[in-house]
Amino acid sequence: MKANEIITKLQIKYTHEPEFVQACMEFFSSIAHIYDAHEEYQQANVLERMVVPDRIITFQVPWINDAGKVQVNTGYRVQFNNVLGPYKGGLRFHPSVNVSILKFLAFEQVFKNSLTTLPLGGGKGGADFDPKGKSKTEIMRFSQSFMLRIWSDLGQNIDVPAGDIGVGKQEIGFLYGMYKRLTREHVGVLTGKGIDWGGSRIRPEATGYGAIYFLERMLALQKDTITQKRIVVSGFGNVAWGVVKKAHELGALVIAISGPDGFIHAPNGLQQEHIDFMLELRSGNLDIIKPFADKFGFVFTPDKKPWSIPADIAMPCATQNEINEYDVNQLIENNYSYLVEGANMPCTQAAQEILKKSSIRYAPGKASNAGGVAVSGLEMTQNAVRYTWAAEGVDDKLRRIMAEIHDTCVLHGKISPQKIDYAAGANIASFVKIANAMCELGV
Ligand code: NDP
Ligand code: 2IT
Repeated sequence: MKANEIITKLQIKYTHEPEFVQACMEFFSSIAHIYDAHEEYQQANVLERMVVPDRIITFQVPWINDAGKVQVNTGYRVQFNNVLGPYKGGLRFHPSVNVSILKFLAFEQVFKNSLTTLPLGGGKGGADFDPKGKSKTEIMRFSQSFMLRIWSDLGQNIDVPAGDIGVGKQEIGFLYGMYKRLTREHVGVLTGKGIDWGGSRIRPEATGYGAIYFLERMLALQKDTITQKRIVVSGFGNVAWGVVKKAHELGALVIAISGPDGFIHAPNGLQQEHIDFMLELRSGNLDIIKPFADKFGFVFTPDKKPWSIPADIAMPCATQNEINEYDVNQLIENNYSYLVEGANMPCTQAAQEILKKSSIRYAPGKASNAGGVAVSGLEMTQNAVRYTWAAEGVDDKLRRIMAEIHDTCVLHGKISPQKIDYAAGANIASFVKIANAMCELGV
């Protein structure tokens, strides 16, 4: 079957999973011609196999709230593809979580992880649990119940979850504590652990740092640097924090940042005290931006996205489909030169199509946000040899990995010396690697 037929079939079969279909369509648009030109891929039916997860585990997560009432959520783990290594990818705790969202995330994770150069398969999981407004003991009881239901499907060489939206060091701690109690093993079955109990240095910063390292490499290709560049960031979470921290350190100016409740404008750029306070707010489970605006006297615009602020670089770091056609047209009108994704699939399909025709240089999340999972892979290595590397060593490896991902995208996505299709480059490089491995391993 040719790629087009497979695509049409998939669109019909999964109309009820729009995010998953969107991620597949974006991927197919770059690789269909390669699939059709390779008889051996068609023989092994790699494309049809690539879009079906190995397994989706769905389970009930009962827990008791502080008022003594029994609550129920639905938990999931999508083990998508383990051809290159153990399933690997984060857990998301957010009320919007459903099968379509987790399938799109797990699908993209397969290709992202292959770009890291590390031996990692792809997966994703989570629950429709909302950590907002929950007490620490409620989050603990929920996380423990989640692990009770899924632990036997995980393993340091089988499936290794980590954090994502709503899951940070605290939740990983509660999940890991329960896993350890059940198995009596202290092993690298989760990443994003605390530094004193098996975590890696730089993992909290890794996604944001990695995105900035990727951006630096894009700029260098155009004989430019990040110094004094004006950056606008969306999202007020872990990834955004890492982006702001590294951008500030390298002399760029983060002049606007948004949270779920609106955005602030900081014309002189966010400074160290602001970055430290961001962390304080987050550790209090308060990822809204209004208290931040109030504390420092920033102009706060409620319920709006930040793209109306003219700048050089846009870095969406909140969630999928946060940038639509209107937003991308605003970026074009405001003369942005780069859009580097920290979040997974933050641009709608229509926004991506406009971007591709524009002069904005665009880095897709599966390449530019791969630093988080890359350092997760390095955490697994440290756990396996029972050692903890110094921050400089991890940071240096992260920088090299991001440079290599960038250069791989250029190699496979070069249109002219000036114009690189990074999305096509990332898709093609990762597709070929996984398709070849699937052929070599047999059906
Ligand atoms: P956090 O939970 O730390 O922060 C996410 C932020 O985005 C919160 O402020 C959250 O607010 C907001 N957000 C979430 N959903 C929505 C929504 N539907 N509309 C508006 N705002 C929203 O998550 P991370 O920083 O870890 O993740 C951010 C993005 O980066 C996600 O796309 C994630 O998949 C991706 N990513 C994360 C990595 C990691 O290692 N953590 C690695 C690579 C990518 P609220 O809860 O109120 O909605
Ligand atoms: O989307 C992602 O790459 C993550 N949430 C991080 C996954 C991981 O295993 O570190």
